[in-house]
Amino acid sequence: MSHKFIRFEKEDKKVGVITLNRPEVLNALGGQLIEELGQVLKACEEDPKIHCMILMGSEKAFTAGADIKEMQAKIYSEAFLEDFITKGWEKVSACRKPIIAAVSGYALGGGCEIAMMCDMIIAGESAKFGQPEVTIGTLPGAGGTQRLPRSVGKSKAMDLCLTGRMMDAQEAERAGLISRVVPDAVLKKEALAIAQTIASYSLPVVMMIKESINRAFETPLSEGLKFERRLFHASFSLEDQKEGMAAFLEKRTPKFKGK
Ligand code: DAK
Repeated sequence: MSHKFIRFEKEDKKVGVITLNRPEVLNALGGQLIEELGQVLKACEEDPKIHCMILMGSEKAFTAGADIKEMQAKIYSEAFLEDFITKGWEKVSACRKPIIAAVSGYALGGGCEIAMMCDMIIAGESAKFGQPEVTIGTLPGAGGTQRLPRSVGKSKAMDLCLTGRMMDAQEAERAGLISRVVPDAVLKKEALAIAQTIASYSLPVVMMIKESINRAFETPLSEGLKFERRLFHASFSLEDQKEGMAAFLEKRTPKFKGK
């Protein structure tokens, strides 16, 4: 796979590292970059040897959001009829394997939104999150007004979306947007350690956990609990459940086969 704006490495055989690479515009998410991101994620989904992905940018910017140059002259009928920049973006939220966003520098607008589509966000100390669309005459279009309040609550989401200000990594961690803050210098190493831990477990179980947690945002509690219980019972049909529990009882490391 060779792409213009994405670098892809299999750092460990079960972890795919996807790096946004359009430094001259702070990794602005233009149509081609988003299309390439969708292609790489699809390939990761289809590769049984990859269990977990990391999405990262550069030291200065995870991404500064959708490409303002591409959007500026677009008129309503074009945006509506072509369903402007919808397709590629949905690949991130529809991915069934876990994706860790490793953010340093700016994660603004669509950049913050794409990080929120991932399953967890870890950030370097330099990270800055924001939804500055209001400052350029529009509003978030990829979940900023929907996922952000679910993570940080209404008041802070309003604060960020209505003022367009940025919040640093410490504030983002306190607010619950991100799971960990680490020094920038070790961001990739930490993300890899998390990814490798996840990748060492049973892939179907990991995918069930992701699906079940995401269901929490779509259903009332009673339905979510039923959904979780069905998957919990289903896990008893896996060889990995037999192996995991046998390994515990025999005081040894389990050997998961992904079935
Ligand atoms: N688009 C295009 N170019 C960008 C850019 C962006 N978002 N952000 C930065 N650049 C370019 C700059 O124009 C500059 O290019 P040159 O002038 O060198 O040609 C270069 O990157 C370096 O930027 P700066 O010179 O501005 O660098 P600074 O360090 O001074 O400032 C900054 C960094 C991040 C504070 C600043 O660049 C900035 O404010 N950038 C814009 C941030 C922003 O407003 N982002 C939100 C964009 S709207 C949807 C999906 C997604 C979206 C909507 C719908 N659907 C699925 C329907 C998302 C919308 C957005 O993200």
